[in-house]
Amino acid sequence: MNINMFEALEPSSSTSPQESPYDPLPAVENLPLPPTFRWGTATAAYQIEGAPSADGKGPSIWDTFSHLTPSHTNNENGDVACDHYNRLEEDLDLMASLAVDVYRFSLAWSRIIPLGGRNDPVNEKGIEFYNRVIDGLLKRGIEPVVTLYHWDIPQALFDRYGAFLDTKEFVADFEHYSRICFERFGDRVTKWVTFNEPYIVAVFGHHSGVLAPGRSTATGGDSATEPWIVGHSLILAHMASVALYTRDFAPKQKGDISIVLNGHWYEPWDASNPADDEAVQRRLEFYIAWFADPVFLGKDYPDVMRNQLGDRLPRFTESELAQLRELAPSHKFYGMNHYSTKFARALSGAPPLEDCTGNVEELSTNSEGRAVGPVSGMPWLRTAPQGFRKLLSWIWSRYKVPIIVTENGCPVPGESQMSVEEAVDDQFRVEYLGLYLDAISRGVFEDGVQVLGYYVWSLMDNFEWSAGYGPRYGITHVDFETLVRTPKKSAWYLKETFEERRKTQR
Ligand code: GBH
Repeated sequence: MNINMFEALEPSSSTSPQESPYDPLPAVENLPLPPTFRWGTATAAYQIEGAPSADGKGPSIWDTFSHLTPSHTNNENGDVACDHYNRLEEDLDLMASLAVDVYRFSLAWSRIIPLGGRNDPVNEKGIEFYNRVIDGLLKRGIEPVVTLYHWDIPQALFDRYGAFLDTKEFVADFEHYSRICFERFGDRVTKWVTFNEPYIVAVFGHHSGVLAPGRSTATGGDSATEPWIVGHSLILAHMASVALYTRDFAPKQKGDISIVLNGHWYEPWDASNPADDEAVQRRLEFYIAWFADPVFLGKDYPDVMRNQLGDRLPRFTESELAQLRELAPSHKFYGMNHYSTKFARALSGAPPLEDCTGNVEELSTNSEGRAVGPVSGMPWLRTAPQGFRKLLSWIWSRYKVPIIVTENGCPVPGESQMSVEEAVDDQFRVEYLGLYLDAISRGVFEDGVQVLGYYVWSLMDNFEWSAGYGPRYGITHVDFETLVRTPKKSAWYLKETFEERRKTQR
């Protein structure tokens, strides 16, 4: 597929061959959720803040990547984005009006340490901004959940040593950066996420090159080795940060720290072919267990990965493995980003050197030409709540860690072309969210999965990485000319549905 996976479907294409037949969706049942269940909205710094050099902020790889010529980001960039940096109070009030319990956001490393490194100066103005965010949330009774890294490493670290490609340097700098954050914010923040979606950083940043820093074999990188090195660095940096927090901060601050992993669910392309069933499991292990086995089980990489990749997959030393084992139980939640389901088809023959799927083809229709569900505003994202339910169970049974759904949502078909009046009437999104919440309810009450909370992606329309301002994932519409925010129907739907669903005791 040579379309950009982050690109929105235009209305014309959502009615054309893309629309394959699928089984009709069930109606939303508004099934109950546990009374202690917490809901929130999620964002990431580069996607909303703007103000890329305000108050001493240094450039990140996304400031660089979004200004390349020719553009890799639809001729758009995050220079203004939602201007959240200057509209903080308004956005906090918006969340309060929706009665969210939680706000998940990320810190821009280069606001806090403009050059990024462990011997570089700390920028007090950057600290001040995030203090305002945190205090403003607490004042409104909203819990801050802080992601340390959502894709925007300081450019200076990339220039110095290639960022994640130098494992030792990166681990030391990330550990230092996380220490500064725990010291300065940990008195008020008690839920931390080290990395958002290491898979995407490794593969989309260093294999396809669709995302910053845009590396691949075609652009001077090495897609056969770099993703695995990057993944290894991220796991070791995560462990260093968790070790530090658990030892020096958790006893006083009493918080939790974990990681956010994304992944699709997969159905076999040909349900009668056992090879495709195996492809499903292999694909899930290459996507999710790559990170989750070391982090949550304290184990080496999955055998299927070692067998296929051999020495291109870095090895943990004995003492690293011992530390992984020791720290695995300190993870009190599993951060799960999930959007959709695909079909997995076993490829025959030896996997190409640059394969990072487990030798599996991913398709949006099965061998009978059927899709998993109706397509959203993104070609890869279809409404498939039954796949979500299965993935909740797969994760729970393998890792036995309570799950927080840290991202879920979708753009509406044709939304990028709509007027604000049309966009706020987002029935497609309301139905998607309703069905995915029903799937959580079934996961909890029928399958025995522990799910603690649900954070919708996203609080508001924002800069969607390589697709710029095309795809809109917000429950709030943003007019990118005037920056006016208008909550969509889905925002009020979520407010009301959580009020109702948590009342219904079982
Ligand atoms: C999340 O990434 C990000 O955390 C968030 O910043 C982003 O805005 C949001 O999702 C919406 O994209 O599987 O190759 O067919 C999600 C990463 C990007 C992974 C698209 C799956 C589908 C293309 N996803 N990708 S593919």
